[in-house]
Amino acid sequence: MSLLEARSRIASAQAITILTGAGISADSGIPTFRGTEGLWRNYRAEDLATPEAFERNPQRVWEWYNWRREIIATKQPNEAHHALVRMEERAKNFHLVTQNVDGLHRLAGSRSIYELHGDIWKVRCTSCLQVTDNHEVPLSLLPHCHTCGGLLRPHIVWFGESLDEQTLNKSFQAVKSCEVMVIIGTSGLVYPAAMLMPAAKANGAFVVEVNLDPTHSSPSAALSINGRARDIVPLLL
Ligand code: BV8
Ligand code: ZN
Repeated sequence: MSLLEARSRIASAQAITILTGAGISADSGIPTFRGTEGLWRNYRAEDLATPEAFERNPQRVWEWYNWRREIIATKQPNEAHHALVRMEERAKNFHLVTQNVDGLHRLAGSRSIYELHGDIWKVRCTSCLQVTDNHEVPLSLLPHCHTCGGLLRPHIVWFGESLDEQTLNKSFQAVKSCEVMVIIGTSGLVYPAAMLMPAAKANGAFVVEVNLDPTHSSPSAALSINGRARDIVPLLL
C-alpha cells in the first residue's frame, strides 16, 4: 500500500472519518502526553487528571490547567489542521473526532468536530453543572460560578469519568459508516477512543495512520506512515 494509493482512496471516498490525538498539535508546539517530552513524564496523570485529584486539591489541578492554557493560548493550527479543513470541504461526508482539548481544529475552521475529552476553553460548575466558555489566562486558582457560587472545574473528561454519551455515539457512528479512516498523532492507549479504529475496520474501512513512530495500531492499518503530521497530512490531499 502506497501513499499514492491512499491519496486516491481519500480523493474518491464519499465518507471520511478522522481521529486525532496530541501528535497533531505537537507540530503547533503543544506538548503531547506520553512521549519523551510528554506531560505525563513530569506530572502523574492520577495526581492531576482525575476527579479524586480535583477533590483533594483543586488549586493544584487548576494550576496545571492554567499552565496548559497559557501554552495553548499562544499556539496556532498548523499545516495538518489546515489540510483537514480542505479535506472536509471536498468530502461529501466528513467527521473529525479528536481527543485534543486545545480547540485548534475549530480555530483552523473544521466544522464537524467531536471533542471526545472536552474543551480546555470551557468550565463547568460542580454545583449547578452549567458549562460556559472561558478564555481567561490565567484563571484564579479557585474560580467560582457566577450563577450559583459553586466551584468551577475544567470541562474536560478525566480518567474514570464517562465521556459525553452523545459525542461518543456520534463518533462511533462516524467510524462505522466511513470508507476511509485517518488516524493522526495518537498513541491509541486511552479508552474508549482506542476502540474507534477496530470499529472502523470491522465495518470495512480503509485505515491510514500518520504518526511519528509506529504504534500498536500500526500493524492493523492498511497504511501506516511514519512522519510529522504537518508534513504528511497535506500529502494525503
Ligand atoms: C472511561 C485529560 C468509563 C484531558 C485524558 C484498562 C483497560 C481499558 C480501559 C481502562 C483501563 N484502565 C482504565 C481504563 C479507562 C481509562 C483508560 O483508557 N486508561 C488507559 C490509560 C489504560 N479511560 C477512562 O477512564 C475514560 N473513561 O473509560 O469511562 C469508565 C468510567 C468509570 C470507571 C471505569 C470506566 C476517560 C479517559 C479520559 C481521557 N482524558 N486526559 C486533558 O487534560 O487533556 S487522556 C489524555 O490522553 C489526553 O486527553 C489525550 O487526549 C489522550 C490520548 O492521548 P494521545 O492524544 O494519544 O496523546 P499521546 O501523548 O499518548 O500520544 C501522542 C502520539 O503522537 C504518539 O503516538 C506520538 O508518537 C505521536 N506524535 C508526536 N508528535 C507527532 C506525532 N505524530 C505525528 N506528528 C507529530 N509531530
Ligand atoms: Zn453554578
